[in-house]
Amino acid sequence: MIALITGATSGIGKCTAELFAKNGYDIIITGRREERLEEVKKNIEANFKVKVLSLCFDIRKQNEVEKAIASLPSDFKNIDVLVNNAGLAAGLSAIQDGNIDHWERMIDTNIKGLLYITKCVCKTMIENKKGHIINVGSIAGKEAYANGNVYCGTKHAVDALNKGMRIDLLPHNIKVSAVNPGMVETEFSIVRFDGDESRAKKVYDGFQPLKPEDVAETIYWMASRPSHVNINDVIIMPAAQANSTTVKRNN
Ligand code: NDP
Ligand code: 8X3
Repeated sequence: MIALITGATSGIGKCTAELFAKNGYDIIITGRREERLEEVKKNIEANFKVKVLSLCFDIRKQNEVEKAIASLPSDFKNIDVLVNNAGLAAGLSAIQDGNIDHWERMIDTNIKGLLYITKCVCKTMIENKKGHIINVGSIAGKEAYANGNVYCGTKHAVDALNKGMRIDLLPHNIKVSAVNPGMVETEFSIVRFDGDESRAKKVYDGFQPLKPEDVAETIYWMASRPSHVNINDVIIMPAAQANSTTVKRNN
């Protein structure tokens, strides 16, 4: 079995790649940071008896995505599970103060990047008459919160695409699922706040956020259901978080 996980250089994607490898999958990992990709690859190869292929590209660039998928050697072509995880939030500000570059980064990565790779990978899944696409959405795709406008918009788009893909790919025997997490402590907030680590840390102050492993376990659970079962959609939250904005903090 082969799993391709986008955005596997850190956080949820990295843990998901490791967990699928632990369960015997050969793994394709993607991301822009080549050194990180090599580190993840080495670590998986050292710990599990599986093959790992790393593909370094920017998912916002359609030609890079197509080239990378076209370059897959024959023993990695027949992808069984695609985890659409690569994504980011950039900034947190009212719509009238929004930074257009931030908006474009989020739209190009979270929506267009996800579409580019899905189109390439599902071609072979359709030929093989099997496959499973697991989209990483967010609680931000179920609710909007103050200043989250465009990030929430991109994740609402993932929610709609998840439903649409499931309909279109049903005749081809391809399952489509989504996991929608609340707050997970990864590099997400560091990226959102342009490398400001102390601001990022405050997001998780006074409560226990999800760990990337928690989300990885949910993704693997979805992928390992019997063939007649599909998990359409999961919302996974820290126990201390009721919705996007209601968090029980100890401070
Ligand atoms: P991280 O920042 O830790 O990981 C994001 C991953 O996405 C990295 O591997 C990064 O790789 C990759 N990525 C980002 N932009 C690009 C790009 N242009 N091309 C290729 N790869 C890219 O964050 P998380 O693990 O938290 O995020 C993973 C997913 O989970 C995202 O879709 C996020 O929206 C979602 N999510 C996160 C939550 C959280 O609270 N952390 C909650 C709900 C959903 P590289 O930089 O090497 O390119
Ligand atoms: C990430 C979770 O609450 O920061 O998708 O939007 S949140």
